[in-house]
Amino acid sequence: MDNGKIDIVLVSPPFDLRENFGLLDFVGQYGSPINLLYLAASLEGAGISTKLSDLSYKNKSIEECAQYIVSMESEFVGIAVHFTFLVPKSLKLISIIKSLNPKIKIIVGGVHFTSLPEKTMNECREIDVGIIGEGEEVIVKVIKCLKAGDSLENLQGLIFRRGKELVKTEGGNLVSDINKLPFSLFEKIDLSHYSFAVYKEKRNNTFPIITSRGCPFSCTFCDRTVVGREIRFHNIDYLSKMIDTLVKEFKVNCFDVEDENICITKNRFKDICGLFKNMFQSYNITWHCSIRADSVNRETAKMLYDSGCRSVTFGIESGSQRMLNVYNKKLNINEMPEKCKIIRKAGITLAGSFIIGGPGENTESILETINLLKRIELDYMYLWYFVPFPGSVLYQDIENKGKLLGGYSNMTGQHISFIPLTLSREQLERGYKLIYRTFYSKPSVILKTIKKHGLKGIPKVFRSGIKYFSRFILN
Ligand code: B12
Ligand code: SF4
Repeated sequence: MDNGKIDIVLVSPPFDLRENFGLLDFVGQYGSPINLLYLAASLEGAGISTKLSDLSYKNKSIEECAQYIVSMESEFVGIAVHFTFLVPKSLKLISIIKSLNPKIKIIVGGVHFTSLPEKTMNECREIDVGIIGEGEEVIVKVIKCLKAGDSLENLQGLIFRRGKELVKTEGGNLVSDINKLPFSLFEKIDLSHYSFAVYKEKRNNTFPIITSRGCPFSCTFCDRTVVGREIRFHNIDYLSKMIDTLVKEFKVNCFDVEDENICITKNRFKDICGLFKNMFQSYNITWHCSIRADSVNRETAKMLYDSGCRSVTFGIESGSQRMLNVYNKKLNINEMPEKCKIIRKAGITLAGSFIIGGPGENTESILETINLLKRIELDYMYLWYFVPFPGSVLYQDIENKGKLLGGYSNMTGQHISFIPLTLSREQLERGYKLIYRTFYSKPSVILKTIKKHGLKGIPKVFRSGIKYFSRFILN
């Protein structure tokens, strides 16, 4: 744009760690808006001037945020309708922005929007255009069309208004060659605002990256409506340039590799470890990743360690094989103790992530999780109340599997948003506390915590100290 004005402001909605994660705010985080960074890079690459405004950590009211966005006087505002628990805030922000300046064109997209496009358009009549799927290529086309006064009808995977009517075009959007995407414009955000969950390898400048998109597994609680089941890899050359920029220009010294499945093929895994090994040897860069337990053996564990990987998360989900089958997790619970041992023996910190309260969970399966926790060695344990994300398989006919509670803003995993037919609310809450208590009162875990964080660090892990202990340990 030539008059000095910004064409589009891309926005992440405001978010309050305490409100969303309560006493467990230490497991939550202000996550870097990598979704918007990808979009910004494509827009600027096409000559569309873009500002990125991450309101998540600003601690401002929605009204103040809306005024701030409107004051930038851009023609378009792109708002993430991405994480379900933040949807009410995104939609409220959109309504206020439109009431302050009805001329601004509002474009939305994200994981939640892609799962429920029509519903969201009906819930918020101020949205002008919604993008279904990956937005990098199509958002450029949308803006060019709108600026030229052309119809959006010929573009794929969109939903927009024609008078009072909603028009939805065919298909969705998936970037065919992710290696052709321009690099994220990291200078558009202030990296220092983003914290990392305590159970992950933590250094003073950690940044999340993804090295691939998609996952071929079909866990029934997981939402892959945007990235899909077919896996697309960034090539090593692309990654090496991106990592190099982050290390040299932005002083990143730890990567949180957020791939859905880093160990999907052996050769690819070797390449990734090779890439990180170079960075580890040259700059002492470490990294964290989540990995499926079934892909771990002594060889993979050694490769991880040698390449600087210092913490790993297993999505164990449950100690009950029956519940793992409900989640279609395709893991054998009996292999878990050995897999945990292998990772820890290699010198890597291990966190286990669990879910409680999915359809069919009962007191017996909760006890099986407790028994598993007694049998396996983990450094950290991380427990989520089951959340029926709209794009997941379990969301379909969820009303027949139990009771939904409290709407979207409850869908944080730290609040109860669903109670299965097989449990009462009291049983679910008691089970949640019992699981935490079992794990964090294990003498080995207490000792490890003191060793790692010192006595002063304990309140950091059990963030609210006394309050935390009274809620989970004594209760
Ligand atoms: C990387 C990642 C993160 C990173 C980065 C988050 C981010 N801002 O993107 C971190 C670690 C910070 C993170 C945190 C969380 N995550 Co996360 N994360 C992922 C993961 C594994 C990969 C995402 C990915 O591949 N992105 C690649 C880009 C290309 O895709 P994208 O992010 O979807 O963005 C594209 C489109 O959605 C669209 N788009 C997105 N935003 C916008 C905005 C506009 C205006 C437009 C037009 C388009 C658009 O265009 C983008 C570019 O193509 C996904 C899994 C998945 N299958 O998607 C989960 C996922 C997105 N996360 C999820 C969750 C629940 C969380 C947490 C809430 C977990 C928690 N309780 O702590 C936190 C949220 C904390 C916070 N507020 O930041 C869920 C969301 C489900 C839902 N409906 O809410 C997912 C789907 C995983 C799941 N469980 O199924 N996460
Ligand atoms: S939970 Fe992990 S393995 Fe399962 S479908 Fe989702 S990303 Fe894939």
